[in-house]
Amino acid sequence: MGWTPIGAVPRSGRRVVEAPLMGRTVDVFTSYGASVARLGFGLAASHGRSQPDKLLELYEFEACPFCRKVREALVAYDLDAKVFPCPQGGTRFRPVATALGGRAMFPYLVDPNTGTAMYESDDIVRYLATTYGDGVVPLALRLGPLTMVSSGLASVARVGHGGKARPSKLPAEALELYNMEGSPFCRLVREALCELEIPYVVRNVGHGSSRRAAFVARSGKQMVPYLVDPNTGAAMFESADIVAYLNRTYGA
Ligand SMILES: N[C@@H](CCC(=O)N[C@@H](CS)C(=O)NCC(=O)O)C(=O)O
Repeated sequence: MGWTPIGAVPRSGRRVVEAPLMGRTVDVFTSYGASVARLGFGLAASHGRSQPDKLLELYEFEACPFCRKVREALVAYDLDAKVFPCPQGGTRFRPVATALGGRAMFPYLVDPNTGTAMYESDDIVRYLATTYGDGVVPLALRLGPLTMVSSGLASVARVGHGGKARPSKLPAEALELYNMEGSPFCRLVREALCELEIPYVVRNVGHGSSRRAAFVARSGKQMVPYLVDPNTGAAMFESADIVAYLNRTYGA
């Protein structure tokens, strides 16, 4: 079955719209909306100071506005993390997070370097600022209700995407995603990873990141999202290709 391009006119004379392409256009547009709601924050690594030896561990889900604040902070402080997606209805990491912290509340951060584990997005952001950053909480993350409303609007723009679990297969090893929180294309990939409950190492390469040069050396160009799957040897750019790959490989 071949795809019918948008605007093609079949013999019946009725215009048809090719659903997947249309869906992709809407996805990109609304994902831009999410980035605009946060005024493009989550693109720059301007507050980083030091790197932890062991990866931070973050239990979260994409559609959660509190989780977005923490993900933006990770970019700002130039930090990577192992992400354990905990969407609504998720059975893989939700129970783990609940057992570890005692509550089903997200975000939940575990720092194996200091033995710290905590809830509350504002506390987590402050912890990252003082432990690995320059001590400054960026303005976009300390505007109280304005921060919350705009982060909430980012989720609203994507109408529930990245919020609910879908049946999936668990990969043996965590995937790797080169990412910037403020990129609308990265968001589409994170949503798929979240819904499929696929654990991944998020490698944040915001503008000014100390890891950009190594990333370009590895991938061949400075573009995100870039997904590496150690389970299959796949490595790819292009959000549409990555989402299709994830659905094909891990969707049940
Ligand atoms: N004050 C908390 C609020 C966190 C919160 O309410 N998270 C929601 C998701 S956005 C949650 O965990 N709900 C329970 C659930 O998803 O099961 C913070 O800033 O971290």
